[in-house]
Amino acid sequence: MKGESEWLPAEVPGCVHTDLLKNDKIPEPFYRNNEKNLQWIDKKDWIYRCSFVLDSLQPEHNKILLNLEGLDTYTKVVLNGQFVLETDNMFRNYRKDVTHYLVTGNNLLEIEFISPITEGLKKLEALGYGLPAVNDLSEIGGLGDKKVSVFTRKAPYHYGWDWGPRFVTMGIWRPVELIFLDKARIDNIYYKQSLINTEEAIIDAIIEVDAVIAGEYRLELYKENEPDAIAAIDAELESGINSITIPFSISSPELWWPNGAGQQHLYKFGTRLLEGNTVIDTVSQHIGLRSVELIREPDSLGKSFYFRINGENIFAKGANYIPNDNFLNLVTAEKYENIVKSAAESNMNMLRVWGGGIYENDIFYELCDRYGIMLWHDFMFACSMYPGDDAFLENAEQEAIDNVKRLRNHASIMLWCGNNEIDVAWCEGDMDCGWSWKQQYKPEQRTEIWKSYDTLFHNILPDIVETYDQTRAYWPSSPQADWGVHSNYNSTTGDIHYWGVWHGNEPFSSYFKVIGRFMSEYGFQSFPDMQSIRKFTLPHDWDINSEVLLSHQRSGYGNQRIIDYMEKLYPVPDEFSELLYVSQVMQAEAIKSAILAHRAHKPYCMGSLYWQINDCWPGASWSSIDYYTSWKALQFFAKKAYAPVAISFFPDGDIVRIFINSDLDTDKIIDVHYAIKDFSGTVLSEETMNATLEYERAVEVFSIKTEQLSKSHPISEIFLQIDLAEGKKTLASDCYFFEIPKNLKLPSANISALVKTENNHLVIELSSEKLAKNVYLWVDGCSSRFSDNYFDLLPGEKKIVTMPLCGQEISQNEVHILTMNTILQQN
Ligand code: BMA
Repeated sequence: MKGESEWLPAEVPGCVHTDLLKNDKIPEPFYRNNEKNLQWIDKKDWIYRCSFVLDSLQPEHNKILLNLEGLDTYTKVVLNGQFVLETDNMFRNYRKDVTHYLVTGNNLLEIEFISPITEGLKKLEALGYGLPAVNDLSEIGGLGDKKVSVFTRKAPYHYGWDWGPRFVTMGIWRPVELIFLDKARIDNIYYKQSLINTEEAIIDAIIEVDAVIAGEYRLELYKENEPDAIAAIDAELESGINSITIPFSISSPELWWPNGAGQQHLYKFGTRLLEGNTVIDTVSQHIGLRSVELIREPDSLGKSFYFRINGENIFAKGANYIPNDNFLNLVTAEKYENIVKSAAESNMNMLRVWGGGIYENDIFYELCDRYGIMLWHDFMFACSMYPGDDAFLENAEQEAIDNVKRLRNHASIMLWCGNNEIDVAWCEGDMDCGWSWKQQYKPEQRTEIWKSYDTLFHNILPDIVETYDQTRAYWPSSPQADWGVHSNYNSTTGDIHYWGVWHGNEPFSSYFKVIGRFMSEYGFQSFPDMQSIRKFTLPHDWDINSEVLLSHQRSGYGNQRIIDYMEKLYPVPDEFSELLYVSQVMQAEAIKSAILAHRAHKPYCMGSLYWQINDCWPGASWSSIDYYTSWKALQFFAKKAYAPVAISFFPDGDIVRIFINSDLDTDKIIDVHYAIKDFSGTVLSEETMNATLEYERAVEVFSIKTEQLSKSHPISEIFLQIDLAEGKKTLASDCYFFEIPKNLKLPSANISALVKTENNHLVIELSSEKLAKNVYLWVDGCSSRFSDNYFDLLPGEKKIVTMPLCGQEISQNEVHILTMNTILQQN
C-alpha cells in the first residue's frame, strides 16, 4: 500500500485483493459476509514494482516497447525513476517506446495504482451532478448515493450489480512485456472476409507492420502444414506503422458453422515477415471462414431481426454471459472452457457478452470459435448514463478501437452492440417512458446527458465498427426496436428484454404473450444448491434470510420474489436444502417454457437468450451454472429445450397448443405419438399422427382442450406425454402437466436405483412404478456432474444416469435422491 514500508510478493496478472489474500492480509472475500469489511481496499493507492535484468546486448535493440495489455485502472508508470505514462482505462492496451529509459543490468518498473474511488469522486464533483447508475452499489462501498462507476472506464460490475458483490479492484490484470524490435515486427493482422460461400472465400489480409528500419521487406501468408505461401508481397516499408493489404482467395473453402448447424472448421493462417531470406517475425491465428448478415427486412408484422450465417437463417439459442469472477485473474483456462463447453453441450449456439462486464480474454473467443458459439458482443456500457467530455469520449473511442482490432478475426463474433439497456432506460423524446431517469434533471442537463449518449452510441462507436470491421452490423443498444426507436414489450421489430416475469411480478403465463423478433433477455432467479452453499457459509447461515445469505442476494426484492412465485405455484419447504431445490426447479420450468414459447414462434421470433448462464461469485442469481460451475436445474432443462428437435406446449386460453420445432437442416416426416396417462402410467387415451418437421418454421401439430379433458379425468392426476419419432428413432419426448405443481396429486414414488461403477463412472439405473417428478440426484462432497438431473422419471421407464467418479468408489447409500413427489407430500 502506498505510504507503507512493507512490500509483499504479488502476481501478474493479478489484483490487490487477491494479492492481499495470498499474503494472508485479508480473509477470503466471497466467504460469508467478508465483503463488507474489505471496502477499505479500493480507497487506498497501491504500488506494484518489479526489477529485471537486461544483459548488455538487449538495450542495443533499435526499439524496445513496454507493452501493457491491461492495467486496472488509474496508474502512473515509472521506469528507473522516470515517468513513462499514465493510464485511465482498464480496457486499453497501452504501449510505449521505453528504449531510452532502460539500462544494462538492473531495471526497476513501478506502477502506482490510484484509487478509482478517489478519482471517481473528483470527477463527480467536477461535473456537479450525479449520473444514473442503478446497479452501482455505492452504499456498500460507504459512498452513500455517490455513484462513481460511470466516470471510470473499468468493468461496471466491479462496483456491484444485482447479482454481484462490490469489489472495486486495482491491479495488473493482463500481461506486461517488453517487445524488442531489431528491424520490424508484425503489429496486427486483420483477415477481412469480404466474400465467403461454399465455392470461394475472398479475404484481404490487412497487415500492420511496425518498422524501425525502413527498407525492403517481404510478407508471406501461409496455411499451417503447407510450406508454400498462399500469397506474398514485397514491400518498401517506411519507418513507423505501415499498412499492407494482401488479397487472397481459397476455392471450395471449408466453412465455420455455429454449433448444431455444421462443423467449426478453423484454418490456421500464418504470416511471416522476411528481410531477404531471413524470417524476422511470424504470427499465426485460427480463422473460421463464414459470412454473417443481420437480416432486418420489413415484413407484414414489423421488421425481422436475425442472423444469416453462410446463407442459412439461424435461430439463436443461448444465454447472456457475464464475467466469471469478480477477480478476473482467478478465471482459469479450465473455467472458461467449462462455461463455453457447457453452452455447446446444452445445444446453445449464442452467448451475449453483456455490456456491464469486460471485453474478454482471447481464450474465451478462441473457445467460442472452437465450440461454435456465436457472440452478440456489447461494448462495455450498461444501465447508466455516461459523461460526454472530450477526454471521456476519446478514451472510450480508443478503447473501442483497441478491442475491435483485437477481436475482429474471431469467427464467433456476429454483432457489435453499443450498450446494455441505456436506450430503454433513458427513453429520449418521451417523458412518460423509461426508468424515470430524465425526470431528475433540469432541461439543460437532460440535453447535455443525451448529447453524450448520442455522440458515443450513434456516432463514435458505429464509426469505429465501420472503420475497423466492416463485416459486422452495429446495433446501438440492447434492447432497441430500431435505430432511434425505443423497445417495449410490444415491439415487432428489434430485440426485447422481457422482465415482466420477475421484475414485473407477472405470472409465468406472460412468457406466452410477450414474444418479439429476438428475445435477448428474460430470466428468473434461483439459489445455488446445497453443495455450493456449503462452500461459502457456515451451517448457522443456512436460512435464506440470514445476514450472510442476504448479503449474497443482490436483487433487493430477490428472496421475496422467489417466495411469492413459489407460494403461488409450488409447496414452500421449511427445510433449507429443499427450498433451494424447489427454487431451482421453478426457475428451470419458467425458463424452459419461455424458450419453447420463443421457438414455437420461429420464424417470427429468431432468438432466445435467457439471463444469465454464469455467476461471478456464489449467491442467489438468475444463473443456470453457479460460481463453482455446478449446473443448476435450468442448465439441464435448457439443454433439452434448445435441442435440435423439441416440443413446445403453448397454453392459450383453455387449450394447449402443441408445436414441433426443428433446427435440423432437412425437413422430415415424423410420427407424433401422444398419450394421456395417469401417474401410474395407465394410458387413458393415445394417438399417433404424421407431421412434417420443418427447419424454416415451428409447426403446430394439434391442440388439447383442457376443459374438455377435465370432464373425463381429474387433471391433477394425469399428464400428456409426446414422443416424436422417425421410424424407430426417438427425436424428442416431453411431458405436460395440466395443473400447477402444487396442485398435482403426485403419488409417493418408490424409486429403485441400482448403482454400479464402470470406467471411472458411477452408473445408476433408475426406475419407478409411479411418475417421479424432478428427480434430483447428488452425492455429498462430490461435485461431478450427472449426465442428467432434475428430470421426470416416467412410470415404468428405465433411465440410466452416469457421473464421473470423484476419486473414490461411491456406494449405493451415498447417492441421494429428492423428488417433487416427496416435497409435495411433506408440505
Ligand atoms: C438485465 C441485465 C442486468 C441485470 C438483469 C437482472 O436487464 O441487463 O443489468 O443484472 O437484468 O436484473
